[in-house]
Order: sequence, then structure tokens, then C-alpha cells
Amino acid sequence: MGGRDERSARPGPLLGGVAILAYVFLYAPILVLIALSFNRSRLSASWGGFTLDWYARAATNPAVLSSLRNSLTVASATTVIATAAATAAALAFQRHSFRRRGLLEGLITIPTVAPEIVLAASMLLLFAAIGLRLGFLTIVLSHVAFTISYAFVVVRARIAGFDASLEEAAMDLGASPTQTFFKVTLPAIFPAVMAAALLVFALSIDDYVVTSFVAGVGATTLPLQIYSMVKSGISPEINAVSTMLLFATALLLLAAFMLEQGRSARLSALPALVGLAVLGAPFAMTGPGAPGRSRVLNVFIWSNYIAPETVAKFEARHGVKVRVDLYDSNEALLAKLQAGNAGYDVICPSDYSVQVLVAQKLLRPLDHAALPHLRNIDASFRDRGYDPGNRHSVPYFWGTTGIAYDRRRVAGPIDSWSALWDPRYSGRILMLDDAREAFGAALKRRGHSLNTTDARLLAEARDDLVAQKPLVRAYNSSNFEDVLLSGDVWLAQGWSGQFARAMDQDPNLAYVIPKEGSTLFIDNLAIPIDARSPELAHAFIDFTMEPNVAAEICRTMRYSSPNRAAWSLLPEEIRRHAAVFPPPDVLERLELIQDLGEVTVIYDRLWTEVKSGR
Ligand code: N2P
Repeated sequence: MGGRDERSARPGPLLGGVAILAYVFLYAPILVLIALSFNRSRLSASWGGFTLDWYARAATNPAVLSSLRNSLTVASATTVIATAAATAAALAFQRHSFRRRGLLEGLITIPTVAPEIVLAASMLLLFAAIGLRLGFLTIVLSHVAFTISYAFVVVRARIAGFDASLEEAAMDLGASPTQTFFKVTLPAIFPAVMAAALLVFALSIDDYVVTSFVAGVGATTLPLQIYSMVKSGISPEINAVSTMLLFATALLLLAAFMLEQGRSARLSALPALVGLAVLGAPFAMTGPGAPGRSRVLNVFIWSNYIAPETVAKFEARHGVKVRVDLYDSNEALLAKLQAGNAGYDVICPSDYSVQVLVAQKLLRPLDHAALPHLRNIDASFRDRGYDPGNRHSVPYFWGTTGIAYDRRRVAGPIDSWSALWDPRYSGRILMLDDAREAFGAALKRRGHSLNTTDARLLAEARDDLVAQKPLVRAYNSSNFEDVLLSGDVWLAQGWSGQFARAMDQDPNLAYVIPKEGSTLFIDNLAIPIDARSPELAHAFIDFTMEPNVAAEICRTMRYSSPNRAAWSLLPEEIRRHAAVFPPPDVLERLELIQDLGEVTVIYDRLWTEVKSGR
């Protein structure tokens, strides 16, 4: 017969080409990530030679290790609970027929297709409603809730052909139900159960979305840690951690797949064991972690606002552990505190956010007797309108919003916000991912106050930002200075301190506060109303106001210090740095962002319109 055998026919060149492209599309980003994890250079733009350094660093980074430990704990607990429950459910559906079985079975599997973000938000609401404090328990409960469906699908499919007469025979021979389960049922369905367990483990260990909603302080998992590291700049260390996580999950999934395909348990155990070994290796290399300290202070602060060595000094002095979580916008901070149960002891809201938090009774009044170093704060930063008498907050850093640019690539000195709308720099512009700052730039550019509540001016600013969008390479409030340093963008809106640090690394960068004016921010330390260690929180806040400490914080982070006693301790080049301590005529052009009450909602709506590309 001249008929073609479908199965052996080779794909035509077109189909083959498309298939290859699809694989490239799928795997190119991962390959780049893996390659960069071996890159000696910090910058992703250039290859500095092969190194394993980043793996060594990641494996000895205490934050990475403790988040890995958390992830393993959560994933193990989730695996046991979800697999057991799913197996029980699958057996029940297999053995018994009851009304609405199809419907009920469908309901169990819905979470596999439901948007994860919906599940995440509803979990958070549920926990708030029943007053459950966010932490390990809430993460495990949520992970069980979404992995159970996957486990169910796997077990159910595999036992569909399970011969129930074997169980009946065992019972007839006098075995009790328990004996029957362990001697007959379980061995028969074991590969399916193991496959489900490995899948659950893999899903749990790399979940970000759900976890980010329901994790409280101290329960930072590895994916959350990776994300928080990304906020302070993508370092190859993150690429190394991600590569290890990827490798381990892929092996676990491979083992699950092999078991499902009916391969022998022994053979399948190999990838599973290697995967688990990769996850456990950092512990083996470093031995048990530092002895657990009893008291813990949970700090939630802007990224790039405190150096690990400063935190370590406080830990050593007080014999406590300080956990630091990071954020990049006041809105993120407010959302976290408003959801309740956040568990932080010290936070760092900007001026207008202090006002919002005080109005919502979310801050604890400060005990000034416990803050003797408050006197070091310069009078010009005390007793400001957003917090009269510093009853709820003390200034930590101040700074400005401006434009930094690469002098080699940008023609002539920049002096106006309009530069960020210049089509010559299309695709080379970065804007802060921050509603008030982006609108601030658009409003100032047209000569308006960045606190306007005039609907017409706001609509016009929105249109300007929409028109600017095609020129914008990225909206980024976390490591904008790195993006500039890497050469990906030539002009960036951003905050002074990080730009001042970038200027040290690359003398071709310049920082300017546009002539139309800009934002002055004063960021403050404060204590949430539900802080668990308010005394320690006071001690920490006071510590940051000691002259030496305040000087160190300013020296390492380059944001401006409101601490008068620290000024003389700063090196000359910082004291005279125009980006860190701008001259008086520049300061005059600056405005503090104010809380606009109900109008905030309008800013949020218009900003969403800009971002979603109206
Ligand atoms: C630090 C950002 C500066 C804070 N990453 C702006 N209020």
C-alpha cells in the first residue's frame, strides 16, 4: 500500500521550524537566567567571565537560607495534608456513587483553572474575617487549598482502573478496613500518591502569588525572598538562587511524571532525591544556622534605606534578631497595614502617608522619653504639618525626586521635565512606578502644583502620561539606578540617594532637579498600632538617631540625613554632594506630597488608566 504511516512521517520543514521556534520562545529566558548566574560581572549587559561565586554567596546568605528553610517547612506540611486529603477524596469518588457526583468532582478541580490572584485575595479576606494572624499557618492553609485540586486530579486519574474486587477479597479473607487499606489499597495506588505528593511539593515551593498575600512577617518563603532581592537590584546571586530552584522543581516534576507514567518507583526516586538534595545542599554546606535568638524586631522599610551592617550592629547590641522586609511605594505600605495583622514593629512612611496612617489610627503614639536622641534631628525637620509634635513619627531620611541621565548619550544639560517627553530618547526613558510621582512630573512640567485636586488638570496630566508611554522603557521604583547604570535607559526619573550612589560608580551620570520644581520627601520611622515589640521598636528608632549610626546610614545609602549631629561626621564629598544636600535655591522649588483625601482615588484611577494603556 502506498498510504503514509502517520506516526513515522517526519514533520515538514515548516512545522519543524515552528516547533523549534516555540521551544526557543519557551526556554530562551530560562537559558539567559542560567547563563547570567555564572556571569562574573554584576551587570547583565556585559559578560565578565565564568564564576561559581554567586552560588557560593547565595548558599551562605542568611536571608536566603532562612527563606529556604521556611519554604521547605511549608512545602512539606502542605504536601502531607494536601496529598492525604486528595487521596481520600479520590478514593471516595472511586468507590461510591452518589447524587451530584459529577458536580462535586468538578468543584474539587476548579481551583486548577481559577485565577490564582482571586484565590489569594479571598484567602486573605477569610483570614482577616476570622482574625487569624498571618504566618506559617495561613500559608500552609492556602497552599493546601490550591494544591489539593492538582493532587486530586493526579490520584483520581491513576486509580480510575483500580480493581475494587481486590479490596473485597481482602475483606472476605478477614482483613480489617485499616489492614485492607495499608496492605492492598495503598500499595496499588502508591505511585499515584507519590506523583501527587511531588507535584504538590513543587507547586508549593515555588508559589509566589498566593504566598505574597497571606505571608506574615517571619514567614518569608524563597520566592518572596527572591522578589525582595530583585527590589534592591537584580544581582547574579538571585539568578543563582532562581536557577537552583528551577532545577530542583524540574527534577521533582520529572519524578512525578515518571511515576504517573508507571515507571518503577526506584527509577523515579532518583530525580526526586537529586531535586531534594539541591534544595537541602545549602544547609549541608553551612551546617545549622545561627542559634535562634528569642526576641525579634520586624522592620518594614523602603528598599535601599538601610545597610545590613547597620542592622547587624543593633542586633549585636540588643541580642535580638531584626527581620527586614522591603517595599517601594507608600501605597504598598498602606495596603499592607490596612489589611491588618501585618506584624511589623517599625515602618517607614513618607510625610503624607504618616498623615493617612494617623487618621486611620494605625500608628502607635511615640513615647518621647524612650527617644532621647530625637534632639539630634534638625529643627527644620521636626514638628512638620503632617505630624505635629512628632507624636507618631520621627524623620529618618529626606530626599528629592529628579532626573538622572547619562551625559554621553543625552545632548546638552537637561533642566526640564520635558526631557522625559523628548521623542529623541524614545525607549530610553524610565519613570518611577508611583502614581503621585509620575503625576507630579506631568503636573510640574506644565507649571502646576503636584498636589492639585483640579479634575481638568489631572485629566490633562493623565493624557500627557499616556502620550509619554511609547517613549518609556520601564516604570520602576526599586532599582531604577541600576537600569540607568546598565545603559538600558539614558534618562530616569528617580530618587536622589540611589542616584547619588550610581554617580559614584559612573561619573558620566548627572542628577538634576528640573527647573519647574519637584518633590521633597521626608520619610519617617513609626510604630504600627499592633506592633508586638513596641519597646524594642523605640530602641531601634532611637538607635538610628545616634550621630554615628545616622552618619553611617547616610554614608551607605546616600539619602539625606535630617540628623544635625551626624552632618559633621559625614565625609566631605557627601556633605558637598549636590544630589544629597541640594543648595537652598533648589530646595525652594520643592513641594511635599500631601494627602489629598478622597482625591487620592482619582489619582489611582487615572494612574491605572495610564498603566493599562487606555
Ligand atoms: C528608597 C526610595 C526613596 C523613598 N528606595 C521615596 N520616598
